[in-house]
Amino acid sequence: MAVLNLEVVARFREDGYVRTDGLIDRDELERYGSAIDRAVASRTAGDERALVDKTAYEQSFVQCMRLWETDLGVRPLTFHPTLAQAAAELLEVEAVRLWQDQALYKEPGGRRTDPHQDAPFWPVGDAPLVSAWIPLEPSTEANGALGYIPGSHRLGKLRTVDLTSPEVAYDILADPALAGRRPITVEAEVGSVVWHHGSTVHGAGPNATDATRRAFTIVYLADGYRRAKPWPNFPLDRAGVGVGDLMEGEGLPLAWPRPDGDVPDPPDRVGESTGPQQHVVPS
Ligand SMILES: O=C(O)CCC(=O)C(=O)O
Repeated sequence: MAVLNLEVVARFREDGYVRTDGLIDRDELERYGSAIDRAVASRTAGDERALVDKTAYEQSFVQCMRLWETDLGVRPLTFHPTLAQAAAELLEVEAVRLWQDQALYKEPGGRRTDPHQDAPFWPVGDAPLVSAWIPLEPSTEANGALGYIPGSHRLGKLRTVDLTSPEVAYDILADPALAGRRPITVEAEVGSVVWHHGSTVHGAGPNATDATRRAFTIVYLADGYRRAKPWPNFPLDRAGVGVGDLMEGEGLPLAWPRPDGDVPDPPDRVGESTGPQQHVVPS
């Protein structure tokens, strides 16, 4: 049985983003939130830098990737069957794989997340991608809720935004293809999920509050697609996926469908994947 109604799927097809309410139980999410907090604290232990001493990229958010590989308490969220099924329904495909999970914590005073598309960062060609952005507390205009440009996913890939040097970066909002359209902010309560397509232009405002904006995201990749480009990419390289090979293997498990209650084991080699990792801008 479907977990989303057809209207939600149609809205996603049209706009390239949609918010779903009530797919995850709030109490369950609170437990996952604590597990994610512990994982982030452990990954960032020893980093005493003030926000001002961090790079522009790090000032947008603390990013801790592939938590499912190291943190047992996070794993059931990453492979939450309702979310993974919803991802498949939104992409209108039979099966989805995990591309990555991550915590994105925007610190008090954290700068905006510069508008960008996700898909151009990764060598996945036209493989459909969808992200579940899961707030661990209400996301608001004030603390850095995400904003999306409706329909921008239908423009395909624009230029890659270099999130590591925003001061010299190409400003995607000025791209003629967007015809001056601005992102629409989508606030979300705990228990809601905001979904965006891999080609949807999106970003987030600064965090003007004195509390960290905590969010967790899961990126799903439609199953059955082949690697398109050779540029270095951790999950594909670790899994030994060459250009032209099907994107599957170590660290890229099927998220949907899976047998009831079954959560995959993490890869043997998690060492290189546990630190914060920036989006690579392909040359
Ligand atoms: O959480 C943020 O500020 C940015 C999120 C984002 O860009 C994404 O999930 O693709």
